[in-house]
Amino acid sequence: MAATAASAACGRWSAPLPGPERRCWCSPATSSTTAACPPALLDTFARVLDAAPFTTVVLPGNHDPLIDASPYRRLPATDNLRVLGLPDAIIELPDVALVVRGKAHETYDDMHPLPAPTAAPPAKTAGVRAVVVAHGHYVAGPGDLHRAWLIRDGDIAALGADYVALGHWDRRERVGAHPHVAYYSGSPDLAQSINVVRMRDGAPAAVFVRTLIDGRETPG
Ligand SMILES: [Mn+2]
Repeated sequence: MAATAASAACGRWSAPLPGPERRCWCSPATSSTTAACPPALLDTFARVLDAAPFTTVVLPGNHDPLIDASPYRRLPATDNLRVLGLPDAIIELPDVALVVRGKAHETYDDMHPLPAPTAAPPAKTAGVRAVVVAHGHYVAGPGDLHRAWLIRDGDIAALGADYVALGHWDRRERVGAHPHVAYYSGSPDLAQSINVVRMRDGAPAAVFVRTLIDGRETPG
């Protein structure tokens, strides 16, 4: 089965294109969720994503960590919307042949934002692809070392993931050393695009940038 994973740095989703492929939406952050998030908004957020024809996996970031008052903890129960860290840091999605891992921010403080490389990923079965979702700052050079939630080339390589979906930067950019496939998809509101990641057996993850018009994915 061919599977696609869309990733974005912000919570808006767009309707998928018609077609035979199954999708999973991996979001490394919502934009600015707060503990004061009203119940009606939480209900709408959950209902809209639960009704989408794909599973959504959200990773709490530094603006919306899994503190005790986190709105994620007040979301209504859904089948189709999953939050990394509530409770699992590994989510298996057999219907799209994906395993999604991610380390949720649990406080506003600095931390290492990637799953521990010593934590063995689930045993790889044929055709199952590994996605890691992370929220942090990629270290492009010594000038980045004063920042928080650092992600280094070696960290990405150690993950052994087929695709690393990154959030924190609002711009769209590929990072890390080849052959590892790691992207900031950018905020859909600012980048005006999302990344659609196509996984096919025997080939590296292929990333397609899809332009958004009025918040919706364009055909083509
Ligand atoms: Mn952030």
